[in-house]
Amino acid sequence: MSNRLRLAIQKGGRLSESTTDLLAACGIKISRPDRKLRALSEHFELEVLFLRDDDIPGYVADGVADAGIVGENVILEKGKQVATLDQLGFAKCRLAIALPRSFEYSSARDLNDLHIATSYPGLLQRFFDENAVSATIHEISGSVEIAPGIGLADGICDIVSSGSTLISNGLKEVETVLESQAVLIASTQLSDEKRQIIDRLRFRIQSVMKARQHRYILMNVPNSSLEEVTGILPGMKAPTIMPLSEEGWSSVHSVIPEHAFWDVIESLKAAGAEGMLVVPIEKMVL
Ligand code: PRT
Ligand code: ZN
Repeated sequence: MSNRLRLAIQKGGRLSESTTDLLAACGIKISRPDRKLRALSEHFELEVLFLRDDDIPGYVADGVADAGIVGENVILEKGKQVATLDQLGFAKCRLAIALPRSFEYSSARDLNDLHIATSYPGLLQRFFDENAVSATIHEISGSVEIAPGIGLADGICDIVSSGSTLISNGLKEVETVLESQAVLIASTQLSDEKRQIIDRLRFRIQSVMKARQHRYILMNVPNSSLEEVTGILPGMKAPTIMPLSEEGWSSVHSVIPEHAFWDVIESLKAAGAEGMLVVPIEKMVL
C-alpha cells in the first residue's frame, strides 16, 4: 500500500464530480464500492480518501494524506503547511463581502464598525488588517447569506459564483477578498517514490487541462489568403497547410486557445477561410 500516493478528495459536494471527471480524463478510474471512504484506483498507484473538504488541508499537512484536491479558499483559510502545486480550472468562485442593497458604499472605510458574518474569519480578518478596517467578525458555519435579513449582522463575507444567492437575499457585492478555484496540494514531506507518482499525476493533469483550454481547427483557405490566415492563427507552432484537390485552395489545421476562439474565428472568416471545423482536443502533450 505504501507505494500508492494517498490523494484526499471531497466526499460529496461541489468539487466531487469535477474531481473524479479530471481523474478519469487522466486515465485514473476510481471504483468506490458501497461509497467507502477509501478506494484504490485502477491502472495508477493511487489510494483515494473521501473527506469533507474542510478536513483535506489538515490531513495533508499531517501526512495522513500525501496530496489533496480542494478549493484555494479552504487552504488559505485553514493556514496549514501544504504545498499548492497546480490550479485545476474548476470550482471557480470568489470570497466577497456583501452588504444590503440600500447601503451606500464607496470604499473599504465604510466597513468600519460594521458586524460581518462569515465562515471565513481568517481571510476576512486579513482583509480588514490589509485595509485598516476595524469591524466585528461573527463566525457562523452555514446559511451566512441570511444573517443580515434576520438582524444577526450588517453584512456577510461568503463564497459567490453566479451572484444569485446574494441577489435573492437583497445583498450586493462590495469587495472581493479572494479569487479561488480548485487546486492540487501536497505534503511538503513526500518521499522520492511518492514525488515521482505525483509528478506523473501532474503531467497527466496538465495534459488534460491544456487540452481543455484549446481547440483544434480545420478550414479551407484560398491560396491568395494563406498569408493573412496564418498571420491570424495563434497556434503552438506554424499551422499545417495541405493542398486541396481543388486548384488554388488549401486545408489549414491549427490549435487555438479557447479564450481567443470567437475573435480568431471572426478574423479568419473575414480573411476568406471557409468550411471551418472546430474539434475538442482530448489530451495535449507538449
Ligand atoms: O461537505 P463539505 O464540507 O465537503 O462541503 P461544503 O459544503 O463545505 O462545500 P461545497 O461542496 O459547497 O463547496 C466546495 C468548494 O466549492 C468551496 O470551498 C469553493 O471552493 C467551491 N465553490 C465554487 C463554491 C461555490 N462555487 C459556491 N457557489 N462553494 C460554495 N458556493 C455557495 C456559497 O457558499 C453560497 O451559498 O453557493 C452559494 C453562492 O452561489 P451563487 O452561484 O448563488 O453565487
Ligand atoms: Zn466544507
